[in-house]
Amino acid sequence: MELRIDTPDNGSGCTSGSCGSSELGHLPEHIRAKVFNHPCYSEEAHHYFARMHVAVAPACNIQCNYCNRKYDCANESRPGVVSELHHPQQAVKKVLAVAATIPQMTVLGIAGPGDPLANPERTFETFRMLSEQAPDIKLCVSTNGLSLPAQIEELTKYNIDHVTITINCVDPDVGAKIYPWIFWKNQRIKGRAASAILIEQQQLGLEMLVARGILVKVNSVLIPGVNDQHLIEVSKIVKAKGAFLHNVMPLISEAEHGTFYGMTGQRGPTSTELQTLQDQCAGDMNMMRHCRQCRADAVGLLGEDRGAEFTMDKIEAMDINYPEAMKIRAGVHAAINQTLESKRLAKTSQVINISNLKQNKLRPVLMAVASKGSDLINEHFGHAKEFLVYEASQNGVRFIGHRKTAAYCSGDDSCGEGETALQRSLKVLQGCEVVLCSKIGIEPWVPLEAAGIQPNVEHAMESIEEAIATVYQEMRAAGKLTLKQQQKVA
Ligand code: CLF
Ligand code: SF4
Repeated sequence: MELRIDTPDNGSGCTSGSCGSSELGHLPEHIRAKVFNHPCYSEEAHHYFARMHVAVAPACNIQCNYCNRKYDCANESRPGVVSELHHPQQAVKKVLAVAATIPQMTVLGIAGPGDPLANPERTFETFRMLSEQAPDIKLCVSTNGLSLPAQIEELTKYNIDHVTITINCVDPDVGAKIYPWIFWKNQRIKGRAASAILIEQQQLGLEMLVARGILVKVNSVLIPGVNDQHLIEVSKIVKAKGAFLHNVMPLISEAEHGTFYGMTGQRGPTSTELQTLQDQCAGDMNMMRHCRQCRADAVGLLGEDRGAEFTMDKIEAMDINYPEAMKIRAGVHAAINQTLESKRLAKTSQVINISNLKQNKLRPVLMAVASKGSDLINEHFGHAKEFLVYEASQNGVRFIGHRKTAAYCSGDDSCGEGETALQRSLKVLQGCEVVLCSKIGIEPWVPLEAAGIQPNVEHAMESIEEAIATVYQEMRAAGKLTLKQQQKVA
């Protein structure tokens, strides 16, 4: 079986220069073709297209102070044990089954649970089989970079267009606080010398990938007091070397994960610290703000995990009509490409509408959205496990990031430390003035209003950014956006 997917190049979507308003509009055509359906490399795409990871890489060649390998790789995953480790043959079977069942799945990544390039046989065997059996699935790999220069020739054999390198520092003194040791040329090397080698290999690997036309995303873990301000320099350097995207992620350091940082009380950043740092880096390069720190065996849209539907025993029991599934898959992709094209056109008029307000000196407003995908306001407030946060201003609508919460209607109203799900949602929505959702009960409505957050269900099932632009216009018409009003809110 071979997977063939419609791409904008064959007429189902847009790669013309006419999409100037979209986030992809400024890109050369060959790059756009690589990112238009990659949910991590395109913020726009992540509302529609899904990724999956296969956990074929158990070992690692370095130690990070934020990792305990009983859990997923913290570079690319939310802590939680990998449910099943796979051999390459099992992994390929799983990918084909997911491609047939979730037609939106366009990208296969190997991201752990250890480091993919520290497990080269298993990683490359998986890529080799997939490049033959599913040539239209994009192949993606995430690595700490230590073995990258040594593996680069092998990597380029399998049509791998996207590589993520986790680069937390470019200064070995900073690195010594993050990496206690590396395993290099059959030796365990510790301290500053270890991070000096790691940094050198990461930078060399980045240069070699760029020279070969492979898109590179750099992930950095933001560790307050260790590398926070240093990441601005990291961003500048990796951009200068040709990295496509920088993804600054918050350190996850709960004590129960048993990591060095977790056990020694190293805290993660607040959402304000994360956003501030992302904004500081953004002057220099494209920032990814929609990362969900996925598990190394995640399946589905970013932010959802359908992995439990695809355990090996369930896959063995599936009766899949592959030719029929591939027809459906092609149809779904064509429909998504059409939707994206009309959204791009709508976005142009939305930007024009908002920029018409420029003469008035209006303040920006943060708005939260409950969504379960497709770029729509389509989630009940009480069912939301995360909120997408956008900033509306005279410059347009921009995505800021997501904030996790606990589903208010989950039946389990306790979120630990005596906090209810509603209290948790109120806390994560701090700073937002509006929350848009498809429905909301009266019980949360009252405390939200009391906290200065206006619930809004008038735009249920509408496109997120268009709805936010409309609400911003309404706030302006109601006189809520003047600088005087800002002082009152502050
Ligand atoms: Fe996976 Fe990473 Fe490829 Fe994406 S994830 S290997 S680039 S397909 Fe994406 Fe997940 Fe963030 Fe990674 S949201 S953790 S950035
Ligand atoms: Fe863990 Fe990934 Fe660091 Fe290896 S590179 S120690 S798997 S976080």
